[in-house]
Amino acid sequence: MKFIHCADLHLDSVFSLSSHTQAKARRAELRSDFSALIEYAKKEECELFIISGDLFDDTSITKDTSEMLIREISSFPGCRFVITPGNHDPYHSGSPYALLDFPENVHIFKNENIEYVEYPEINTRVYGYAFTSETMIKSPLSGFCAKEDGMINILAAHADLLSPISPYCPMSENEIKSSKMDYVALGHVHKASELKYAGKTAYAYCGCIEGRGFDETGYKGAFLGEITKESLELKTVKISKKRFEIVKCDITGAVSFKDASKIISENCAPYGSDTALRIVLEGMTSDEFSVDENEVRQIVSKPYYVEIKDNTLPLLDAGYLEKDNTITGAFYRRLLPKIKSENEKERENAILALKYGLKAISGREID
Ligand SMILES: [Mn+2]
Repeated sequence: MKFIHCADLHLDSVFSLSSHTQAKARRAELRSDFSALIEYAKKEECELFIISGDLFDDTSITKDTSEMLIREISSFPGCRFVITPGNHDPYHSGSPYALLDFPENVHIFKNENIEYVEYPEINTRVYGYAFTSETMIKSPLSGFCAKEDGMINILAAHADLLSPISPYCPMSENEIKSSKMDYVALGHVHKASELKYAGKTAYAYCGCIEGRGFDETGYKGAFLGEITKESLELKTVKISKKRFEIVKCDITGAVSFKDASKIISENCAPYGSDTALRIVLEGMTSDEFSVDENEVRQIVSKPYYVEIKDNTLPLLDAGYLEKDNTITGAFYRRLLPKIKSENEKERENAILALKYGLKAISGREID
């Protein structure tokens, strides 16, 4: 039996960092991701389409989204759609799940307890449950076991396997193992996982369908699964048209921007027009070194968006500061513990303070 496992589409996301027009375009892109996945499922002749929560970013949706959803699902009547509402789109009387008129081939779980829908014609039973508010403290899988009658048992679950005290339905490997499911199709964690096993039960996170920021890097998509009672194969299907990436450039030794430009352009070469790129500059540079966004843009011109984080330390020629007994040395030694801090934010602030401070003390201009 062939199926799609997707989750975390977050349709109608706000995209608050973009301009109004950009955000609107990105929302349209998210909708087209769903359409693309439906096209793919048709081509692969999938018999089941699982959406493991967070289909919507919020509990109200736009007309464009509801129309697209109904249109796309209706265009594929031969497939069975199963939806488990997540923490972003919990089921309640005012949610789109209750208000929209979904076609007959859609099953939406409505309760926090595990229930199931049976499809004898494909020898498959899909279990699921719903978030009914933004949090869910207890795992409904605790003590639950699937029927053992030869049917394929799949659990569609929006759950958090990463923390036992998560407010977003904490679930454990042990619960998955004891559930005797054939596959647990997980949603909630936006980074896709490998196919894993707890006992004989397979489980995986498919990740979100489109990255929405630098905390969601890489191409995104869904899984195409092929399952029997004895076997399961998962294939990653790339759906996102754009991606976020972070590239680090160690430019130790740079005195001027020209010294750094070769490394920057080499490291950024793999990223094309589909990429929003964050360039992180690292290493020890001369105190003279400074970076200008326009200069970077001239050598990294392909990505549709580029931002620069300058984490370099202006200490290339600062060995003397350790023992320097002027105010410069004292300033440096005072900042040093923070420059070496484990805390990233504290480190970044200390580096900035050092850069500004060294310039100020030597009477140079601060940009
Ligand atoms: Mn999500």
